[in-house]
Amino acid sequence: MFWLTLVTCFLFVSWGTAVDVNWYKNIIVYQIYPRSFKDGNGDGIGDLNGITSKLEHVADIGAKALWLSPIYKSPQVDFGYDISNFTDVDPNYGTLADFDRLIAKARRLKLKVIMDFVPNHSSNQHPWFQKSIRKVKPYDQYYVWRDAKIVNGKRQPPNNWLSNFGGSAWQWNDVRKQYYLHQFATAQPDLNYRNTALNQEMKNVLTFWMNRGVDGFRIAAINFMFEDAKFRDERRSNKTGIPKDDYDSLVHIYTKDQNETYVTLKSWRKLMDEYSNRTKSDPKLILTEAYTTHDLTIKYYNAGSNVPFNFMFINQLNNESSAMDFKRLIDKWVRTVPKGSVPNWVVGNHDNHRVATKFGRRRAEQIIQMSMILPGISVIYNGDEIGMVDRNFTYAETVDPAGCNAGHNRYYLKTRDPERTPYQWNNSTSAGFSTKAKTWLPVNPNYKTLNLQVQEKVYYSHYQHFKSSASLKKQAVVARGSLKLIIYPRYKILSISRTLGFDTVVMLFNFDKVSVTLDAKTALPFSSDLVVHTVIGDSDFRLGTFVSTDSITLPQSSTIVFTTPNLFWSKNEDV
Ligand SMILES: *[C@@H]1O[C@H](CO)[C@@H](O)[C@H](O)[C@H]1NC(C)=O
Ligand SMILES: *[C@@H]1O[C@H](CO)[C@@H](O)[C@H](O)[C@H]1NC(C)=O
Ligand SMILES: *[C@@H]1O[C@H](CO)[C@@H](O)[C@H](O)[C@H]1NC(C)=O
Ligand SMILES: *[C@@H]1O[C@H](CO)[C@@H](O)[C@H](O)[C@H]1NC(C)=O
Ligand SMILES: *[C@@H]1O[C@H](CO)[C@@H](O)[C@H](O)[C@H]1NC(C)=O
Ligand SMILES: *[C@@H]1O[C@H](CO)[C@@H](O)[C@H](O)[C@H]1NC(C)=O
Ligand SMILES: *[C@@H]1O[C@H](CO)[C@@H](O)[C@H](O)[C@H]1NC(C)=O
Ligand SMILES: *[C@@H]1O[C@H](CO)[C@@H](O)[C@H](O)[C@H]1NC(C)=O
Ligand SMILES: CC(=O)N[C@H]1CO[C@H](CO)[C@@H](O)[C@@H]1O
Repeated sequence: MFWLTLVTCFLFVSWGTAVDVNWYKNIIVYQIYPRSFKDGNGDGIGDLNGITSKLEHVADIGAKALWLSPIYKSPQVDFGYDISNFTDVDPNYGTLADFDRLIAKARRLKLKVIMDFVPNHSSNQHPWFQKSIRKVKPYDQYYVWRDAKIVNGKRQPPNNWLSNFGGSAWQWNDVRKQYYLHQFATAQPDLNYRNTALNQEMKNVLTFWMNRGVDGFRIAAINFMFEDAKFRDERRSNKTGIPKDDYDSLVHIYTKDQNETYVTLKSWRKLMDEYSNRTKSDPKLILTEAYTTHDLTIKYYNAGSNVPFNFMFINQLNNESSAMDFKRLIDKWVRTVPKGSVPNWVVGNHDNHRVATKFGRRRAEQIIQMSMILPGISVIYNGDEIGMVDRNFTYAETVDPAGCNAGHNRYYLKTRDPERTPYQWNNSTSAGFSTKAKTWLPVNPNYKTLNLQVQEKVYYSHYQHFKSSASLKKQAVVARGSLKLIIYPRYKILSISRTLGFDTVVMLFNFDKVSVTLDAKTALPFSSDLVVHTVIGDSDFRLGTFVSTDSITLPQSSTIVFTTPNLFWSKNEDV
């Protein structure tokens, strides 16, 4: 079992600084969506100084690393995922000097900073694209250009590929008299990774940010980096009831998951390893985002990703999944992670409905708990630690291009605005996010009662439950203990336990709508030595007490965490 071999190994280098090669193997990564986290200058849009002012919160919840969604210079057609300069900060978010201050404060708080890296395209306003249009060398080859196909004397796109946002993936350019490829918005031309100069250019971008102190990169939609070199048509999918030009109407065998992607990732891994070797610093973290099959996801480990995102909570489970469903998927992940690597558990992100909306608040808490006790890395989206929920948007309010492009009747299926509303700090103006009453996206009206300040004061809040389970993440028993998953009785209760030496954590999950009673001796073999550590749901268990009865009753939708007493006391020092 690989986690037993995760002995923390420190490498001492010449002048005595310790390089921790395993620093990321048992941590919480906290995703910050900069536009919506904290507005430092009162313009209604979140920014770097706002984030810097709230870094204590990131440390408070027990995160070791924060990942910033894009802050690069951008026309904001796709809110930062359309980049016009990969080595500059967008004025909406601040300046490079603000970024340096953020890094400096993060260092003081012992937080690592991870940048989003968006390799599949640039903005059409990027100077490279402007030069590519005019065929200025070497930029002429930086993008994917093709001649038109002439059908019955009329100009047609070179093949049938479709954009993620709907419609052809090809856009005609009247200056260059060719089509360029855009797998996302028209304003986001795809970069051409078959070109050596472009490849080097992107490596320089990574080095630029490493020089500024960045500890790693989250690589966005990495599986879109390459397309079929022969530009073959994709075949139609069997999905019904969707428009002919909807992205889902084709099977994407030629525009996604191409083998060359893994080769390029390996070259980035090498670049970063050489960098950390040269500067005698901790290894850089690579997180990769690819919505793809399990096997193709696992393959990213071998190409150098430390965290190929595991989207099982997002894609494969829902509010009706059973204990068995959870166990099956967890087992599969743990079993297939290569030796020396660790699994990861993505609870939510800015592209999917909030975990508390999708699963309901109670089950969202259960999932967060689970992500904290399982071996490896827990990835938390900002706001999920206080149980923020989606806000509904009308079509008129929608700003996300994925929603706008889908049109009036289907926007709500595609828009990502609902999960991107401003962070709810307290009950004052704009939830404490901004001093301005009108913010870039409206604040969820539930902020008066659902906010961090309220939850900090209440012992049984979503936030306190979060902190309680996060305190376990820091323990050696979760870092290196053995893992056991059991289902009983009659397939209702999932037990996840970790053991290391004399330390034990047992989490019992009831996902059912009825209460379930278990034999204490079966469920908790060492019950007399365990105390109640955390309770989620309506239960009579008192925190810190030993389990003295022969049976344990788990109310509907509840989780009870039992630990050896030492872990309970260290939580209370921590929380
Ligand atoms: C990006 O911005 C920096 C700083 O403003 C500037 O020096 C650099 O030339 C820009 N890069 C490109 C490709 O425009
Ligand atoms: C539709 O296609 C998917 C895979 O592309 C396949 O798994 C599924 O069985 C197909 N369904 C039908 C009804 O043909
Ligand atoms: C991609 O690589 C796999 C092995 O990693 C191989 O089986 C497959 O044929 C390759 N596909 C193409 C299109 O080269
Ligand atoms: C970095 O250093 C480690 C340890 O000395 C070594 O194993 C590895 O090959 C080096 N990697 C690169 C890319 O230089
Ligand atoms: C799951 O969510 C759906 C849609 O929100 C709802 O209709 C259903 O009742 C929920 N099921 C459970 C078991 O909570
Ligand atoms: C949001 O929209 C969904 C789908 O239209 C609806 O089921 C839900 O009740 C709405 N929620 C609120 C708070 O209006
Ligand atoms: C609400 O939160 C904001 C941001 O943290 C802070 O500036 C403001 O003082 C807070 N308001 C109250 C009443 O606590
Ligand atoms: C706002 O929050 C503060 C602190 O949690 C609380 O004392 C106050 O009563 C709240 N005000 C309103 C109007 O809810
Ligand atoms: C790899 C990459 O850059 N992916 C991005 C492509 O564009 C869409 C839309 O802007 C983003 O959501 C992806 O992250």
